[in-house]
Amino acid sequence: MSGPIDRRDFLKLMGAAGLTALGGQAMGAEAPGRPNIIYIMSDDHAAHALSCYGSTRGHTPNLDRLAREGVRFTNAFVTNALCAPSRATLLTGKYSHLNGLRDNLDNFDGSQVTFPKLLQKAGYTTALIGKWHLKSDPTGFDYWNILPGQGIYDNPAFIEMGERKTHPGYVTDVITDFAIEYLRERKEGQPFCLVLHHKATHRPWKPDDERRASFERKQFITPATFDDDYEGKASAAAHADMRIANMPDYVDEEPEGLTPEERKKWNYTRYMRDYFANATCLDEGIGRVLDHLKESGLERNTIVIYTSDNGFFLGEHGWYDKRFMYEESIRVPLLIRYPGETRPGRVENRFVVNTDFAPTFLDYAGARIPGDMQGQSLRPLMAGSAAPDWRKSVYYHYYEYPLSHRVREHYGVRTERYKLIHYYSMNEWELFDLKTDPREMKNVYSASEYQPVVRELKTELARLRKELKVPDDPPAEG
Ligand SMILES: [Ca+2]
Repeated sequence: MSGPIDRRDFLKLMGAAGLTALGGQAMGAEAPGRPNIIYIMSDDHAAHALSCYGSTRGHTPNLDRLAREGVRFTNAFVTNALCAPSRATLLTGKYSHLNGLRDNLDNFDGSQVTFPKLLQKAGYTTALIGKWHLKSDPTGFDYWNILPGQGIYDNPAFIEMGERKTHPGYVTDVITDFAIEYLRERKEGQPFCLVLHHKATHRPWKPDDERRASFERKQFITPATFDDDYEGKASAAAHADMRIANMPDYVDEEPEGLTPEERKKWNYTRYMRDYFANATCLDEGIGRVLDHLKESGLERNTIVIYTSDNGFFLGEHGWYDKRFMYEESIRVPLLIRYPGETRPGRVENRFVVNTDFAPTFLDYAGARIPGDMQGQSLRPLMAGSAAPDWRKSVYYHYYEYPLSHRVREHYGVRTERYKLIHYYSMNEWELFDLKTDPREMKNVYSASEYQPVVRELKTELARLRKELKVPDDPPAEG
């Protein structure tokens, strides 16, 4: 064979068994054993908002289908629960302190090494569609079509390879249309990586008219921690400005004469209706992409990843938003399907963090993983293989204070059973025993029986900070 190989023809000729026997590297850039990659990331879609993660408030039949056909990760965390930092970590495989993007105000330095650039070098064609939010123009993508900044829900503007255009319609539908168009029209004969970033379910959680109507009368149970009074927690919890009781979003629509408790419940119901209607549209859009992959024959050799840039409080602790190192905020949904390499419906409990994505993609592409990327390839976990040295603890670090929502800077370590958090600018600590207190309502940092645990976790925290090359703390405020 000479010249570029048409991958679809080649697939037909060889059949799946023949492809596996060939191995990943034998054919160079056009090696048929190398999978396509579609990385779908939503914005603020909490793991506990998906029915496959046990949600009874939201129903996500299409994402549930991905879970049934792939691997569902139950302990996937982000390293900094905020929009732009999460995206920078995805691209670089590095924590915020090394990729230089600590909060939503920072600019991303697009000259640094990122996985899309390395995939290009390895012979992939790369594309980015949807939310970007990193201020500087995308680098490492052969094609990009992005929302400016946060973007808007209705009739959104996009910047396509530097050119701004407005598109009629609802943003989730528009992004989905762009993705399917890309899959249809991309140049064949080359493996591709499509990074598909949805705006949904970001505030203001605006659903399209059809879904809004279908959620108009829906009622939602309130979470067990809805009335958390923050007693015993570090002062950061009470100081934060993200309480549903005071949310400004629906002030113009609120009925008059409500008591504070009634107002909180009214806001919560309104917020849940918008959030879950919005998430329903997101789920349907992802279903359309999955349908296209099946119909087009791309399904078999394409890895599909679904995750979110961070978790979200859906009324837990009386809050909306994210940022805190508490479970609802740092935990993200993670579903990965790769027919042939994953056993359908498997559940994986080992700790995954968002630095792992870049090494994983490079591993599947047969490209070298740079030594300074801080994550690990998920490939052994995908296959359900033993990985004796796999991480048993996760380091987290949040920086953006006071904007927005006044959540104090903090870092911490989460192990299987415990979570230790240090609000370093105030030198306050929290320790939660997730076995006896999974909802993180009782700070046991000062309890005498937990002092051996505090010492052990402080040692582990120091070890992680050294390993991850975290700079020393700035001095605490006086
Ligand atoms: Ca986000």
